[in-house]
Amino acid sequence: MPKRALITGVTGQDGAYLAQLLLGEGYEVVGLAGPSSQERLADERLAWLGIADQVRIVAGDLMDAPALGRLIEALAPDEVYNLAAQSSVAASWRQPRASSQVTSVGAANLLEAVKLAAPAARFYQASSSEIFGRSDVDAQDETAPVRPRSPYAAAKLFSHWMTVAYREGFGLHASAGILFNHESPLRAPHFVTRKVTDGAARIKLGLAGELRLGNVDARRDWGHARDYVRAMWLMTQQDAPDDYVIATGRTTTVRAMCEIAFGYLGLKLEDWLVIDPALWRPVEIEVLRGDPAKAARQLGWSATVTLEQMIREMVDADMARLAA
Ligand code: NDP
Ligand code: GDR
Repeated sequence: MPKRALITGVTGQDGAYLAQLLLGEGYEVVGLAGPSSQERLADERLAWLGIADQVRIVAGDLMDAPALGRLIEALAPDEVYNLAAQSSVAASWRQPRASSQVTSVGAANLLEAVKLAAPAARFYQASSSEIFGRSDVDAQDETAPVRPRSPYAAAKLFSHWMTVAYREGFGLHASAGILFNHESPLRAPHFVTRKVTDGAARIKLGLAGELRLGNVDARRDWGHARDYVRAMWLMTQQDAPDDYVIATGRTTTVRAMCEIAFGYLGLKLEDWLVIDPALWRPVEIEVLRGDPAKAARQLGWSATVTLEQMIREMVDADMARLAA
């Protein structure tokens, strides 16, 4: 019998890559498509990866606790991956309460449903490096202090600690991956890497005359989503649940990341970049860099794709999309 996995947030970037990985491992994959997927094709990203017809999509909402309970009971999943969230930090500043609900209470609803209906299932929670906030640690590992600096980060910290509480209090096999930024051609265009690769491609093709960005001095630790979903799966395969930082260990400014994309297309960044103060956030995390030593030691995980390789892959994909 193949193992059955439920992925919430399957319509998102990580959901698509995780579905692809699990199918490759012989799983039966069921994906929960969230409320906003009614406004567009739920399987758009799955189709891009060529796996849309292999994933069973069910419509649902993490805020609908009774329906979640019924779903978990009916599916009896072996593994549950909670990737659903309102995942934009910038948007969480515009709609703090609404956007933090699904990220916090939604995760609690799912943990409760798993506890009641599938307590032996292995559970993965998508925690975030945003919980570290303005850190005085050079490279954040699992023991670094947490100082969330946005409604999104506060909500993610709640769901992180709920995961720990259900593990310790109810004995669930519940792990949390504290993932640093990870990107891909499937990244939504409102995140900075994809905004940059799409913007550079548009400029190259004569479809745009500038790229407007906010704080280009912010530094992030960027990896490839395909690598990061492998870490999620490795966590659920361990005998004991735990928390892991997943990162590359390298931090780069937004400006330097832009230079990679523009340089690849033979464009000079300074000819096209416009700094727009309206795109700054009320407060910023200036620098994040993760220390993935524990994941390397215990999971045998490390990043395999460099920032340069990933940005070039994203630029190529955006050039192809726009040319089509
Ligand atoms: P995406 O925004 O691409 O995907 C999140 C998905 O959550 C969306 O497709 C959305 O589905 C779904 N969703 C939103 N609200 C609900 C709801 N009420 N009920 C059910 N589903 C809902 O995020 P990523 O794939 O990039 O990230 C996956 C997870 O990992 C998120 O939790 C994110 O916060 C977290 N994370 C991401 C990092 C990154 O760098 N990518 C780093 C650290 C953590 P729909 O559109 O169908 O409604
Ligand atoms: P982040 O990703 O907030 O780190 O959250 P994002 O790509 O939005 O921002 C990264 C950095 O770039 C700066 N920036 C801009 N960002 C956007 N989106 N648009 C701009 O025009 C722009 N100009 C500069 C930002 O200020 C920031 O410093 C992502 C999400 O995937 C979260 O869900 C996840 O938890 C974290 O990564 C880890």
